[in-house]
Amino acid sequence: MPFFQTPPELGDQYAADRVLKNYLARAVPADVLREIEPSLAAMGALAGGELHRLAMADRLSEPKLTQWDAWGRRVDEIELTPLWREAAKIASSHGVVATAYERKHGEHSRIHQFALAYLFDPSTAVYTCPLAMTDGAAKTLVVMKNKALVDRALPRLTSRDPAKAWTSGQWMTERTGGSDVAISETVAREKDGVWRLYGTKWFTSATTSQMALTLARPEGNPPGGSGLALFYVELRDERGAMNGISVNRLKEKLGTKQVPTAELTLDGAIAIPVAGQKDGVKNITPMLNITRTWNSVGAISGMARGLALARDYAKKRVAFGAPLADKPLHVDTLAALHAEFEGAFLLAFRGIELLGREEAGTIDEDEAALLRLLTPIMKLTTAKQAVVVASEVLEAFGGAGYVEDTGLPRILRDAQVLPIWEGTTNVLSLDLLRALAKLGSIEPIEREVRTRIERAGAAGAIARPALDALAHAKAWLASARDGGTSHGPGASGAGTSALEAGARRFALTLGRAIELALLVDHGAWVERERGDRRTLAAARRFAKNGVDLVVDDIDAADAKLLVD
Ligand code: UCC
Repeated sequence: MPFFQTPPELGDQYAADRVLKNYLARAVPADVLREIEPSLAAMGALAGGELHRLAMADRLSEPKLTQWDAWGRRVDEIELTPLWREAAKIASSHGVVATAYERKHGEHSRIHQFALAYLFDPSTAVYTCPLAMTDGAAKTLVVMKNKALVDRALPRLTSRDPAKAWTSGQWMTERTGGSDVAISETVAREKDGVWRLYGTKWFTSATTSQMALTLARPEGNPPGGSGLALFYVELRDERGAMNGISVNRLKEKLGTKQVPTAELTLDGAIAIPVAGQKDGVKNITPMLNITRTWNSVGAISGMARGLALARDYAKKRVAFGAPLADKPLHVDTLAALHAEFEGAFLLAFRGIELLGREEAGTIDEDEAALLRLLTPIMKLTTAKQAVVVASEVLEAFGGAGYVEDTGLPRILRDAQVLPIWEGTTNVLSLDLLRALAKLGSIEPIEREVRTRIERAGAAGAIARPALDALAHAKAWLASARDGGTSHGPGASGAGTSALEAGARRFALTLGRAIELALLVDHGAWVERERGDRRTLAAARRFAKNGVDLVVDDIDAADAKLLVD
């Protein structure tokens, strides 16, 4: 008799997701939940059914760039894959961006929107990339209060009509690099009131968008981020001709294969300043904070999908006389991963709650400070967790996890971009330090961790490692800022270099401490209100996975020795 393995299956992704459902039961008032649930159920059915089947069938498609037509004209047409064309229609008609701007449910609208995005993302080969940038552009135009641009673009960026909906690009990365944006080389020249851009954009994601926000330096402006200005660009004119933009090539990437990522030359592209002629880096930060939130949602949705597949497979795959689900080591492995996922889920949605409150005008000053700190923390922490979980999920399938037509390797490839784009782990760790210095205190984080643990009552004891890690991180920060003590970080190099060298360990420790605090708080509620003990089990396991990554006695000279 031939030997076959039973493939994993997906059901309705909303019905099957008790983590999401338990969270919504708590975070959203019952009447709001009743109203939004049909939209989540519809998205869950699509994501586990039709869209998932299309994603599997269209696994090998990639976008195609045609630079010239048959008659020698430069056209620079990018053809999207069938999956992406379908995903675009679903995204707009289901309001995956629009929900946030319609704001039907006040401060809960962002939770609704990102719950939709979370369900949608893993069956779309990262169609959430253009959606993230579209949301970021809409937000930036609103925050910058550019009425003319809001009037022109917002109805399109937030349309539920697939025939009218626009997406936006976010063109920030140049050949000079993607992190140090302030050294961008694109120049803006004004003549007779019309601005034109000249330069090269080295990574532009989803370049089939109708518009983009980008940075350029108005001629005569000083160097640095404040000398750049934020510009609005439409890619084509009314006749469909490119607006002084040529697409040099599409990138060949490790993953996000269906995302058309291009290298562009801007040679006189007509552009409109969004908010004056300086402070471009600062003015584009609303966009960065939105796309970083989307990144966190991409991280948790990828983990959720990988674990759903691994759990289903573990029930079916028999080895050494029993299903993997009955093998203690396999169970132990998946349990550790699940705890990481559930902590990451709560962290991402905590940021989303605050974002919703900010936009609805119900946020207070302390929460606004927390949101500023949480955004880099949640992006960098969840992205790292997503890569670890994706790698382990593949291993949980043995050789099948390494075989392309199972669809599994894509999960790892697409996770690997999460710590890179939208600010690498290191860049965001340094952003966190700068934000802390500007706010002058780590108290918003401390308060968040303590309040959550107190609210958990007796279960709060599980989160002792979070309090210890937080105390350690605080002591390290004070010591590193002072240039260190003989036992502290400064021992390995004075002042800023010790602070910088330890920034990633510090940021990840805060991320993990907050995740554990959120797990005990939510876990205690879920057990009390819904009789479900699994989130507290996740908290106990998360605590054992480890929280504190801060190290005091790192020797900078050793590090240099090892790297030179
Ligand atoms: O990667 C890309 C691909 C797009 C695809 C997205 C899809 C994601 C969703 C996926 C779903 C699955 S586009 C490129 C991404 N590039 C970046 O993210 C840039 C990374 N680099 C940084 O973030 C750096 O920290 C810089 C560029 C912001 C540093 O530049 P500067 O010039 O050194 O800037 P400063 O001095 O740190 O900040 C300038 C001002 C300051 O305010 P003032 O002047 O009042 O003191 C900062 O406090 O901006 C403020 N600021 C911020 N404010 C800086 N960052 C922020 C922030 N995040 N929020 C609020």
